[in-house]
Amino acid sequence: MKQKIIEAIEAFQTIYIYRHEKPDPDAIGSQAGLGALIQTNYPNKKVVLMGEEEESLSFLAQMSANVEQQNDIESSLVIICDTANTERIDGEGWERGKTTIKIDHHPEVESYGDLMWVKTEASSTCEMMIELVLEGKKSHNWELPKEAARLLYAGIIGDTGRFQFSNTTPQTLRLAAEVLEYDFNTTELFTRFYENQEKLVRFKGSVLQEFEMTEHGLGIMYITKKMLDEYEITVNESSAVINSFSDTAGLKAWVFFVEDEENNNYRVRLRSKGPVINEVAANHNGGGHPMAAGAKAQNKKETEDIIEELEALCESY
Ligand SMILES: [Mn+2]
Repeated sequence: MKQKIIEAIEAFQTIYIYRHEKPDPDAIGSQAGLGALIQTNYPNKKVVLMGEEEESLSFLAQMSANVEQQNDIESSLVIICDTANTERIDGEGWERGKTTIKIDHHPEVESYGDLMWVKTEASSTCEMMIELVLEGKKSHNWELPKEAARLLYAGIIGDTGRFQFSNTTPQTLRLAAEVLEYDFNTTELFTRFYENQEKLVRFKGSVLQEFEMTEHGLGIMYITKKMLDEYEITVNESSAVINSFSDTAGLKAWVFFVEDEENNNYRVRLRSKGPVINEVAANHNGGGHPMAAGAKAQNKKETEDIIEELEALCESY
């Protein structure tokens, strides 16, 4: 599969790279890392990074500007990174590409693309990209630019929580070591990664005060529109506090309901230390990993249903 992907990259003059909406470091890192890799090894190719700019991750990479004109996409290669289902692809036009490739590590919820490389045992899409880099080095003398090394490392850091989550395998560390050979500033990267705006630090304080914990170890936090306004925080930004009380003794799983006024529903963020929670997410317009998932609730009643399902899981765990 890696060879097929490399052949496709070689064959096309223009390559559009997409990733999922509301991007995390792995999404941006794999997208922009692949982009930098291609641009370095094929300077005459046109590489376009698709999707909305994510302000909080602009220290990692920025998207291509002026992409309204996609006259050439019909004759282009489209690569979609870190995105389990087509609904989550950020940006228009991907389905018009001549050849489409999916590269992802999420549990397969939707098959799409002419070529699919899905590896659920990989910690991150960036980890997979490093495998691709090694393959390209061997077969096509690819060089890895320092900037791509930084981006791919950042994605692994993001998805493994600095190598502490259970998705960190010996292979994760081996592949991370490959990019760490390059001379980029990890201290600066970590500082940017884990620094928070003052308003977020204070917001976290209120979450720590207000979250509830049930008898069976389910943590529950409602973030109301009022709270978001008070701290001047967007729905997206509120994800920064998802792990704020994860170190509470006895906590098995936790859920955040974020009131999303714009869409008139609740954004649901689920995390776990044991009970498998992505099936609950799937029951409520979402999905994700066994220990980290997301969903949507149409109203307060549906948030209560989700709590009930989670509480049952925690009880039987
Ligand atoms: Mn990922």
